[in-house]
Amino acid sequence: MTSHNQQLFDESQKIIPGGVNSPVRAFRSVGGTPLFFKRGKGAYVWDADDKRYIDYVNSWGPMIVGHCHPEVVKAVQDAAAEGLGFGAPTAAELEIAGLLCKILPSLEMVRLVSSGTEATMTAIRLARGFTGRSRIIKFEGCYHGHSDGLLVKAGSGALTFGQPSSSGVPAEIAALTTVLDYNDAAGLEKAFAEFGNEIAAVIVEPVAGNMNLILPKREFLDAMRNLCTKHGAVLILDEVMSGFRVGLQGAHGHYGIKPDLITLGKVMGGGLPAAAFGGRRDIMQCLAPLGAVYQAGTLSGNPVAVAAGLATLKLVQEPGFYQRLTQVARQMTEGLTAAARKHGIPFSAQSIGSMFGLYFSKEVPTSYAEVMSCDKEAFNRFFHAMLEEGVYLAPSAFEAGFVSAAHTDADIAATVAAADKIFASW
Ligand code: KE4
Repeated sequence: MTSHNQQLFDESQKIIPGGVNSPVRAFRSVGGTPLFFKRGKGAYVWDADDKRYIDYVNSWGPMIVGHCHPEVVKAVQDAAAEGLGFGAPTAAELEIAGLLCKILPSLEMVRLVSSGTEATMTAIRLARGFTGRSRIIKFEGCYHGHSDGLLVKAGSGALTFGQPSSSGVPAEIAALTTVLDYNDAAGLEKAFAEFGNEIAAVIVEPVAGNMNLILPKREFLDAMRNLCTKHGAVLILDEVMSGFRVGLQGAHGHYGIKPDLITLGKVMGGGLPAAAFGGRRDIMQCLAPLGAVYQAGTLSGNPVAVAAGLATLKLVQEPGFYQRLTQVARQMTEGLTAAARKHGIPFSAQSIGSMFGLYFSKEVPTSYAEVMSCDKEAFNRFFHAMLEEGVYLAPSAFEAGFVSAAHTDADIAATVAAADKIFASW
């Protein structure tokens, strides 16, 4: 009997390209039929065939307090009862802007948008308007959303298609983007030596999560900050994923690096479309209606999305929140590593805050090239075997994983036991 997932997928493919509304959901990288979810609660999601999974995707990051947290759902219901959108300022937007600036001291001013793509696209335009320069630097394997200039050797879904640059991006636009190697401080120094005064911005995931999880080297971050300061380039830290995931102050708080602009998303919307960018006042004041850099959005600051974000950001500030998440993520990576070692499987794992990376390689990778040399087929086999065991990992070897405040020690133990059973059969 055809599964309901399969039926939905067959029908969806007739009218939605690839049957999905975002490519990475299509399971193209891992193979098989994508899951259609119908319900989430805490650490769990249920697919169209009513099968339950322990969820380590968390909607790609937002569900840090777990699915359908009662306080978040109530906040959304209360806000929706007052109005679904006005296209005008609301007090809630001031409240979340104030909260973001309080939590992240690098935010002197902030503007709300509806997606991470909007946030990074605008941050780039702002940096170009502020500096009067056009060139930007990004790093191979980092993904910053799908605006033209950033879809050059991108990570995440773009990696799974093996087409590092997207078609439809004019060569003239891609030519303004210089792509360097993540964690290569020497390469960055060389680029700035060659054309430092042409560079409008460097944009980076300060903890990379779109080529699997790759941690930054200290000298890489320091070189970036110092070179941007020296040459008057804007340092944009894209914390859409790492923000509120590495810790309350994101990767930049964890590593102590001061950005000129930060982009945020995911967790700050609690699963609804709310994102933001912000930073130095002198740069942000270039934005319309104050300045000449235009940006706009019908749904920016939507009151229902902001309510979900405010409720989530309130919960993540509870004492011990991140200590517990860090400990749960570490329990998971250590448990999986021990299980693989017991059965002689070449495997490694690491975590930072509530994010983790799993690698079918003996050593934890520190660069895009090392990630690409991991055994992708082994990951794909593991992914599907874990699905069978009721564990939902990201459907790609090029994504970080996430734990939430709802994951219990029993969930982690069940996940490790599932992996042990799978590895024993390899
Ligand atoms: P969105 O436009 O998808 O809200 O955000 C783009 C973005 C920007 N910056 C970083 C660091 C990101 O990770 C993302 C989006 N992340 C992917 C998952 N790796 C979203 C999932 C998807 O594309 O469906």
